[in-house]
Amino acid sequence: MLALAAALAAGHLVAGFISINASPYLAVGNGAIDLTPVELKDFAVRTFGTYDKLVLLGSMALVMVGVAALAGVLSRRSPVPGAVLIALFGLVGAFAVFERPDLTAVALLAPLASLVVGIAVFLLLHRIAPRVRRDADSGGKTGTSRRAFLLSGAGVVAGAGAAGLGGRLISSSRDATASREAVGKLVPARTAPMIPADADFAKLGTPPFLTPNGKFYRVDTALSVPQVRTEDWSLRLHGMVDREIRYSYNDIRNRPLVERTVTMTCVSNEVGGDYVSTSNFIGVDLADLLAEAGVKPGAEQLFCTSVDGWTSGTPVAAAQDRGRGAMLAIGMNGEPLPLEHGFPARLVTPGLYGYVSATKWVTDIEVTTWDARQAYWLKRSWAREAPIKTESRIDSHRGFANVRKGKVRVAGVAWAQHTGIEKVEVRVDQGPWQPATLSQEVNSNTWRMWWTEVDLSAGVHQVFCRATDKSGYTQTDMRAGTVPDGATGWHNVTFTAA
Ligand SMILES: Nc1nc2c(c(=O)[nH]1)N[C@H]1C(S)=C(S)[C@@H](COP(=O)(O)O)O[C@H]1N2
Ligand SMILES: [Mo]
Repeated sequence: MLALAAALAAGHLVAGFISINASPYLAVGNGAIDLTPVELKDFAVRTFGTYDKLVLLGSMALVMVGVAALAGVLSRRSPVPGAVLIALFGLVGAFAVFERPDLTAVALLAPLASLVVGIAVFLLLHRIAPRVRRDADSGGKTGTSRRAFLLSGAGVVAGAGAAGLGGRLISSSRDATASREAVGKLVPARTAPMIPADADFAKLGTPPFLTPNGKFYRVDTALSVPQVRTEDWSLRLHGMVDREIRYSYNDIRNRPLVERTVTMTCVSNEVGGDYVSTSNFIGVDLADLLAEAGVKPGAEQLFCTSVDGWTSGTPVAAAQDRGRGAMLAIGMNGEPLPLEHGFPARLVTPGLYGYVSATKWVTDIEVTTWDARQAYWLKRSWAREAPIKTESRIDSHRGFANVRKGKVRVAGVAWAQHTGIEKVEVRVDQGPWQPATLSQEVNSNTWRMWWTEVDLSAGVHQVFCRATDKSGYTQTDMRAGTVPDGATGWHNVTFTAA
């Protein structure tokens, strides 16, 4: 176990100089994410939320400690089983690093360091350890040999700790925080209309209309947040176009920027879930960039690639539709994008779930056909076309609240991006649907808040909500899971009135 710790730490340290994703531990974790079956991944996102990655790294550590302990026991006589195990771990790490699209061959130095250090430390400890037993068996003094073993063990722990920490420090000294700070405030040439004061019912328990950047939901497959400095970033627009274009960060930043208020939603959002947030996105019109490149007839999708290799496929028609307002965004709420939301640049396409429309850390857009390319989640059984489904949610009270019987206030949100919310209704148990009061609409691409009062007799009640959008569609009560194109069903919460 000590040798394994030393191996991982050595890999982490070397990765600090190259890219933290070269760390064998993280590379294996990232590989595991890519290989995990959808059902399990969806379960993890739903169950552990933002902690899904911690749970993954923790489980990996547990498995490795278990296997290492077993190998240690098997190595009582000969060092071969332990050495073979470390070599195997090293090879798995090297393979995981090799498979990563965002790393070059230099990155293999990190798993190589793990392999060499792991085997060397193991052989060293293995050489010292049996002396403790031999001395004990021969009835001799065990003091010195035991002390030697404990001392080298402690040395390994300290060295591993220092190396692991060193890797972290070195990699974080190379992160993109300073680059982001250097960008400064983003002032759009065309600002979004002011959000009216009555756009939310935050006082009644709904979320605030604009989600603060630090509270904006986050979903991605990146174990460590990609660190891209503006000077290293560029966007290549190519494929079925008349002329290929490469934009630098300043090319984008120096254009007249537009600001749009958009509510984003994740396809993994369950009925009642909170993978939905709203921001004032600042950037440029994707339709403008596409027009400059000249999209050729027959093009169907924008195959968009992130620096970490993740991909999405957006329908060309949606990206070119000026009424929809798809953007290459560089800012949120006046600031440059936070690192975890895609700094320096990402896509935002109102009305489509994030996995088909919102590549963060985007560096490449290939205009192509559906047949030519398959995006990350499309290969993993999610749908090709994924418009956001009309949904509504009860925020106040949250589930299992105890309330005073009589009139009880209920409040929440509803969204039907690109269509707009027409009406929200609330029902108690099997009673009649009653209309709720809607907040002022900001635009059809944003959520809308609602509130109403229901009359509750003493006892346990189910309160339901459902939305109708401007196309006339009313949410179905048919419960569907998130795979393959988004959950359906009415959200309901249990109230106990007394
Ligand atoms: N590079 C990259 N971009 C990505 C993803 C990802 O895993 N990697 N996830 C997508 C998904 S599933 C969603 S819902 C949105 C979420 O964006 P947010 O984390 O800024 O809320 O980003 C999209 N962009
Ligand atoms: Mo998502």
